[in-house]
Amino acid sequence: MRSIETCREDFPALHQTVAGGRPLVYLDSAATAQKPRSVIEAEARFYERDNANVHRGVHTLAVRATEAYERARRAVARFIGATDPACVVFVRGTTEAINLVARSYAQPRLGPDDEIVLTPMEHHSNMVPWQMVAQATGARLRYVDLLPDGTLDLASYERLLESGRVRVVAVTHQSNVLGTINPVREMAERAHRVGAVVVVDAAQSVPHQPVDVRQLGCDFLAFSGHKMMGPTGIGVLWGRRELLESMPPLFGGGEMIREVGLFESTYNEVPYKFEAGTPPIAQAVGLGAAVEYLESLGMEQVRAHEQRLVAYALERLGQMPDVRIYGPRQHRGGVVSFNVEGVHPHDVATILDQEGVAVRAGHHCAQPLMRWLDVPATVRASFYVYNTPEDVDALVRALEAVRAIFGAGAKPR
Ligand code: 7TS
Repeated sequence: MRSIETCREDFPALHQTVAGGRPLVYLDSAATAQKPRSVIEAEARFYERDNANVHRGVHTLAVRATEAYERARRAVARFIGATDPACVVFVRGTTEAINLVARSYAQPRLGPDDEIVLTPMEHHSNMVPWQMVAQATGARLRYVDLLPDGTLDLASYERLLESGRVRVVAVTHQSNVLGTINPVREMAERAHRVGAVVVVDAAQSVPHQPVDVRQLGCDFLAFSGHKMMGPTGIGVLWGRRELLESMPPLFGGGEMIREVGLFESTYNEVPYKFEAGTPPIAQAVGLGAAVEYLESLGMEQVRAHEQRLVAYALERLGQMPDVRIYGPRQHRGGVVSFNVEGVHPHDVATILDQEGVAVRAGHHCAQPLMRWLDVPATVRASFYVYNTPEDVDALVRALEAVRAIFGAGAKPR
């Protein structure tokens, strides 16, 4: 077992100074995570030794590349509790995975009498594809209400399901802004009672907590490699086999076919019918290495570490006058969104950067949620295994600098 206490050493990018000699404090892992050496090396090693295209050659390197690609698929399946690796489709990321479900599963099935249930805390990538489906089919979008603390109002969810028209429920497992962890398992159970299919955006959960598709009971699960220490350009759509088999491919081309005629073709089996063209092979290999790295830390430990950090961050930020924190206090993931009263979030982030602290400021691809919060943007600090309580201290010190510059007094609340 690798220890979380010492894992920071494994991430080369964390060991640098920025902003004129300040040690980098990386608090933007919700946007993308840093990579451990084992992931960087796995990808480099693939290019140095095994580089070839997959599924189409008999030569030694082609066989090695194919084996490495399929080994990565099996590693991902194991990581999310999927018994059948064929249900793991490699795509570019969460965005592509959700678009694939929307276009290929939902669009051909839905009509004007149908409803799609979403929540206002979705990332744009779990909202816009459904808007496109609604526009194409006449289906209606319905939204679960939020409670004041930024959790879902499950009573309003129940009421939506009562319409008898809900065919799809698409929900984020963990909000990338509020940190809210949604009760996806219960939501899936209820959705299934009315015959709806459940799509889970797991971009912020698979990297940070144990996720098992059998326990969640969802029908589709989407996530990105780069947020779980893997390379960019690779992500995963897991789906129930019978649903994936019932879906037409989204892209036509090489590898996704069984037999091609001049006028029509038959398609390959899952997952290959969804993986047209040369896939991101080295990236899959890197993702496999990321899975192994996370397994060596233990996902229970990853979650526990982040819970401790977030509790500490909420305590420290909560003591700062003029800092307004968003999202629930309990049962939340490793992101903390906040604003400093009277200071634009972009100014906060710029000053934090000058102190060596990397955070994200903006709408975080969740504009409807910003409207609900009634703010143009927030500052967001997001944590991962390599962060420490000292990083939280550095954030607090840097925020003191913000308040000094903007003259926000140390007035007590
Ligand atoms: N869903 C959620 C919940 C996300 O947080 C993100 C990315 C996506 C989907 C899209 O993932 P992609 O890999 O396809 O781009 N979120 C963020 C973020 O919070 N800051 O930068 C990207």
